Amino acid sequence: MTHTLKLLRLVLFFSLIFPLKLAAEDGYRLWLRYDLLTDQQLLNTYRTQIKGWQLKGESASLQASRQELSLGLSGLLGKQIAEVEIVDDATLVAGTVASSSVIASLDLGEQLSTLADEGFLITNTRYQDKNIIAIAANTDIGVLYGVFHFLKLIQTQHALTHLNIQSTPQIRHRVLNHWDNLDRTVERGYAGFSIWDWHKLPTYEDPRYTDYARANASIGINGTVLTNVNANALVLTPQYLEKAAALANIFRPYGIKVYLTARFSAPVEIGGLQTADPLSPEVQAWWNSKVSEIYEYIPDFGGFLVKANSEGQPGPQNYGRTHADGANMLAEAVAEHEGVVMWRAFVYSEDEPDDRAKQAYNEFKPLDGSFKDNVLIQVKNGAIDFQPREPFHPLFGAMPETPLMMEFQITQEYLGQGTHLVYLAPMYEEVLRADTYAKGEGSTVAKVIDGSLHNYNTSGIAGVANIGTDRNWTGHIFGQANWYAYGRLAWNPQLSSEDIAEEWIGMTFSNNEAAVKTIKSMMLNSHEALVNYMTPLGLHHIMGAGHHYGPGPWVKKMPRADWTSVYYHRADEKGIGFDRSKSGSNAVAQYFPEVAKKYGDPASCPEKYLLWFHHLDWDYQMASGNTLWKEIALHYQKGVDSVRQMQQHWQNVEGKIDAERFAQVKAFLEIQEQEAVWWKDACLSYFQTFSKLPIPEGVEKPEESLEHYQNLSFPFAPGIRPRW
Ligand code: GCV
Repeated sequence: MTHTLKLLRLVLFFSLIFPLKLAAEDGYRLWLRYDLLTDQQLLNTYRTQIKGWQLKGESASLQASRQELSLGLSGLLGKQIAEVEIVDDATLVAGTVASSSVIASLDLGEQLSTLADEGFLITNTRYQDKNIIAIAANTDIGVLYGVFHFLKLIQTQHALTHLNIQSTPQIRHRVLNHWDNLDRTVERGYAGFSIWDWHKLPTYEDPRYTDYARANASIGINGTVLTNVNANALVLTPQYLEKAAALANIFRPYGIKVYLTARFSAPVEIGGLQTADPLSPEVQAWWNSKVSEIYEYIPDFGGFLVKANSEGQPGPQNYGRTHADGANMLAEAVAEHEGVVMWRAFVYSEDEPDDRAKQAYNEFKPLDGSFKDNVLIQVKNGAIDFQPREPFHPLFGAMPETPLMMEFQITQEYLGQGTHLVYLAPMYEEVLRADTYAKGEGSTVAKVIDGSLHNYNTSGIAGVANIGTDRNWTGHIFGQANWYAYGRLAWNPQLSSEDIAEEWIGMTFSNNEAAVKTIKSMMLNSHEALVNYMTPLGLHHIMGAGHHYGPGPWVKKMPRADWTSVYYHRADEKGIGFDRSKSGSNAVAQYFPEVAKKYGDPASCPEKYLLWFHHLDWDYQMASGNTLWKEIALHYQKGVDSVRQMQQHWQNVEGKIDAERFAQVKAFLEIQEQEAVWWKDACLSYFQTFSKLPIPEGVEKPEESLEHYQNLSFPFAPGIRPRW
């Protein structure tokens, strides 16, 4: 027998004996790992508190709930915790008033009335003199959400006594945006190819689609835009609609609606019309009939997401019309089906010489109040483009008559792509908690997007997905945390990134106190670490061109100035930074006066945004007493040091989690360390050509010459289609 054959046999033998173990730790199960609890005492306690469970009803969502409960409870607590017919002491009962006579008989009316369509409650209560736990909701999907929450309680080892949980999502549309192309490449995707296998759909329904739906439902995501905002009109043709419908059928029981991106020029490209002018009756008729056709395939189709007149995408302005004209035409078409239009505000003109950061506001603010009721304007968290750190977008709070949605990026285009451990929840939190002052103090971005500040008629949030065909879904195991955190914050934007991290670690890795503490501190410091080694003190958009991988502060030859780095950092002999104060582009004036005042003066501007708003001399005195140059250099070094610290911390986790995921993260941390050093060295070497100052003490000297960094090339950088 050859050596390879022997090895194969050995692998086969072990995979038969330990099938779960082998399959378990490759990351596929995400946070829905339902392994038997190893803490015997806790297990015994839970087994006395839940002796059986009951979930009646046959709707698809209730069946999905039953499957999940069965999988979860038998996995976590053992097979003896089974479905029961008779409700006894320590039975868990889940359902709605309509699906469960037990739930109907409980006096929950008042509590249920506050839960709306998707909320749930979990409570210890009495039923016919028995102590039971009830999961109740007004709808079947609410039951499913409650089931996932209950399983999480066990996964994170919560007490099951004195339960009185009521949870309702704060935001109506909680969607993922896939930037997936029809050829299965993923724009800015770092986890393989698109999971939508258009070639095999609709006949082959990859089980991964169901697991995708489970994962999303477990965190309350209720919509998915299947296709890239840089859209291909072909997805609106029957061939593709049939396939999209198959996905919608799989997702429906999990409360997830399918949306598609609408290419504005579709009436010309696939409709044979001469124009896509939104005011043309034949164009309107074309969209109306296209929409009716879509609803025949997908009766609960969510609606359209549109990128128009942005980065070369067609739009209403091609015909001299406004964004409102374009959005309203589509909104009219989907309105009778209760669909919505998510219209992106990510626009900046090719001819506009004004500061790019100001353009979306300039274009959209005057349109406030002119959109139809079922239009939401989707605004990126910051005014440039998902940079490692951006101050909140000035549009938040500025359009009281128009529901504004948040668009976060979960995929790490500018944040270390596929290999850097960066927990994004603190960044999301920073934006959500920022005060717009739109209606005085306390007018946070979270209140704008959950609709409460301006009483919007609807609300929404979108996250650009980081999901791909990689076995572990997101490439980096910690990328899963960002998907998870996005969903949790979409459900409740007031949650803290720390609490979310704790939940995720407990479900994904371990509840071992020391391990949780270590991993949590790594996660919570990781975003700041990245900002320090990439773009400290408000620097932004200084990455390599095209693939956006690695440092490229020297980038200056691009088809348009606002795609270069020099446009943003403006380094010169005197200093560095983009002056957006009164003396510069005056972008600060787009904020409400309290914010404008704070950001507009370097003395009061938070240092984290300093060079976003101000061009300052190299010898500008920072609060620390250091000069600006020294402070920049120290921040870069601090970023590197933090990654090295993460490496040490991760070492402490060895043996406390499985070897497979430990090894992947360890290897990726090595890449992250090398790249943090690379960012520091490349940026400091380059900026030094302007400051003409030595690398300060305490900062490691660059390893190579500036020319070396400038000459590097990255033929393998993923995420955007190679340009031949
Ligand atoms: C989908 C940035 C990205 C593009 C992306 C665009 C957008 O410019 O680099 O890949 O295109 O944002 O959000 O539309």
